Amino acid sequence: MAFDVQEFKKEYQKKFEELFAYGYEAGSKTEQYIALGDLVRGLYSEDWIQTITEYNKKKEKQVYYFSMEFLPGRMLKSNLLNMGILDCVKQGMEDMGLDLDEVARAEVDPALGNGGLGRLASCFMDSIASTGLAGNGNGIRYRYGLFKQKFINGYQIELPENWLRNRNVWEVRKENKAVIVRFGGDVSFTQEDGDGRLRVRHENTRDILAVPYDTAQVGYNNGIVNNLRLWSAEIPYGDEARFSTEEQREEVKRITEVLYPDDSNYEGRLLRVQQEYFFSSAGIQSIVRYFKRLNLDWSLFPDKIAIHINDTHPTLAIPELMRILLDEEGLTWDQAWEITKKTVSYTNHTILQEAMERWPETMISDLLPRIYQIIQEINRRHIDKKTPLYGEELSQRTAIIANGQIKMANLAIIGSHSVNGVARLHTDILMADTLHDFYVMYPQKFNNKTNGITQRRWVQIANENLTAMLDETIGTEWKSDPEEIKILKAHRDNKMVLDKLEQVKLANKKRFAAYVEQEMGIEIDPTALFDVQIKRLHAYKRQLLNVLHILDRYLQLKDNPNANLQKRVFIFGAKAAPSYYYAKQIIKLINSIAYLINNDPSIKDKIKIVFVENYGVSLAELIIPAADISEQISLAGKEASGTSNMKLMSNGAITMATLDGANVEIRDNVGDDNIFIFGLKSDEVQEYYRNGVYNSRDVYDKNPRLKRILNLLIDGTIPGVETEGRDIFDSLVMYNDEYFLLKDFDGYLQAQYEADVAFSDRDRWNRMALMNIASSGPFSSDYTILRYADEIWKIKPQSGSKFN
Ligand code: 7GP
Repeated sequence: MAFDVQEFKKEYQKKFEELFAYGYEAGSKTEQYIALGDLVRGLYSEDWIQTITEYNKKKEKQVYYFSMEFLPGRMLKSNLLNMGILDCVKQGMEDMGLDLDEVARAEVDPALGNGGLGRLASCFMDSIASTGLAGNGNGIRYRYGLFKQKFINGYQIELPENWLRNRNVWEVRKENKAVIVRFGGDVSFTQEDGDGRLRVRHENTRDILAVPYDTAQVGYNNGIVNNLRLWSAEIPYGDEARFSTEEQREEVKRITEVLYPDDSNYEGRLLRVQQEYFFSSAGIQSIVRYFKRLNLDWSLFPDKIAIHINDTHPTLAIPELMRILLDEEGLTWDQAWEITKKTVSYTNHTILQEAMERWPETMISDLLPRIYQIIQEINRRHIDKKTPLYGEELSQRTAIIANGQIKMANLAIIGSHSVNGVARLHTDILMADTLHDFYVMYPQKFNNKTNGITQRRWVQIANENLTAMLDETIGTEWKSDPEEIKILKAHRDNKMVLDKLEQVKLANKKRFAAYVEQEMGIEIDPTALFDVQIKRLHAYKRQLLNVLHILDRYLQLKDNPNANLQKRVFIFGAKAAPSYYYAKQIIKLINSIAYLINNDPSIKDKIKIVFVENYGVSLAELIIPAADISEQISLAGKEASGTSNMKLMSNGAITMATLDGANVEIRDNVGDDNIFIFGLKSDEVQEYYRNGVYNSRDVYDKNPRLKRILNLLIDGTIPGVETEGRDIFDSLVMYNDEYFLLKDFDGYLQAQYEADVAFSDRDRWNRMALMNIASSGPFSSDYTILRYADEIWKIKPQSGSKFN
């Protein structure tokens, strides 16, 4: 984008005065940010229109990524970077006496997602635009994002996150593109027009207006600006009389009021299914409206449209598309079914049973009577067709409706042409185990797409120091083609490069230390080893195993204050679902241990524990560049992929990992010398579950070191955790340790010991960090997205894109 500093300053001042009627110098940070955001939106609006016009003119096939969650992070710097004007604007702001970073921090980070699944969706939106693909996002504009986390007396407290309190400069309300979504009502069939065909009459419905808010997704230096469409629920115009009571009006607004704060967990709540249908239906309606404008035969629908569903949350898009094709467009069942299957594809993000969506049949039949009929019919035909081929038992196991419940994964698989897992190991487990019955029926539908991350946000924006160092050392090719970062390997024995890398890390650690000091009043030593575990709090992710290691170090230092241990700062960031009692107990435990150890003078700062409040995308951008160790210690087979593992690796942290999710592929890429691997393997875990004789009580009794640590939980050493300590102790010792922490404990300690040794050899550690950075290119979401485009969506980058 052609733009110079002088011109920018003039435009900025003008924009500010236009908006606020005084000079920018007098403005608050928020106002300074709003003016800049507004200006930036104006700068890409031409490309935005142009991109959409081009797609329409060329009748380009487009993908629609349906996701209940998006976690874009702050958008200002990301847009500036992708538009190619970040440096220019930074300079201009500086000239005007403003600091771009400070101004950028005034943007509220939209927390419209829980964790991995939502952030993946946003990395994908960036990569779709940046690789030059015609793609759109479809989701919900929640009024309140994921709760804001506070710690009070060590306990997690949830506060509402009113992210729209200031103006959202990026979104554009598109009232003329609103659609009606219908709930409830009565379905009947009539013979109209005398042509003998049955017509569906769906009456007395509760109609809700879905209003889209569009946000630009700016591609990296390629002039492409795609669209993310988020829907908001409102009362239909002219229908105000039908919603005359406050309660009726509240009910409408409630649909898009708040994001469900559960990660990898399912609750069969009516409001949740309303949300799911609401945005699925609105999305499908707007796609159909677009397709009809193309004036093509319906059979060409799958040649122009790909619909991807991010986990099962948008699965109702399948019966909704069927409904429209059947009831509104008059296609036959077979025609509609062919089109639907060819159009839709599905990603599975977890094998945890508690996360599998199942809805009570009666809930769907009451709320969505016509959709319910269609699901029944899909199910009936499925069983009819598969029983002669695979027998009664197997067919019934794949039924969509069973025991009064509707299984969304089954509907998603049957109604789509592609099912993918998110890491090689995860996909293997899906095929061999979790979804094996379906794999037998539809082997050709199954494929793997290992997750990825965008280094634009996670390196270029989050880690400017590293970016400058890389540019200097290997040139800038890696920025547009992340694989090229492998050139860095040639410098693995270059002492000067290794030292520079150490300086970069140190500077990032100082930046984080300053934050910790200011926000938490804890002083940490930037030369200590920063040991980072940042992710949702979940038993299977095993933050507790990390805790057991910390307690082991604590005891070692208590026994011998001069023990030869590397000075470490343990950094945690994690939210627990408000209803997840055990996870909240673990938060309290960690905070209490932090209090105990951080204030124990005999430890002499050899251990510090920092549990940051309100972990999210913005904090991740601060923590990840400062990390030395990346804790990826889930029980093997449970973490579908993980994505923080890739972000941390890209920033030169060394992974401490079990062979789970994408850790396996990270190990393959960096090699055994540049990663710390320990613990049970996935097939060993499976074996234990099937017929193993695991007895955690036995491990406790026979391992004195571990026993001593576990006893700390119940002997009063840790202040204020009587209940928590006891419950956690019991879960590990008395209730047989579901996630095998005690089993993996020794291996973990050994790996941690090796990490200490490696860290004390500065050259060795820096070389490991360098090798991690140099091996991170393949985990770019650009490549992941190109594989989705090529193998699932069948779309190609625009001509002119370097990926074309
Ligand atoms: C997560 C997985 O737990 C994580 O391993 C993966 O990296 C991420 O998706 C992206 O694929 N799952 C969720 O966040 C989630 O909510 C429930 O899954 C359906």
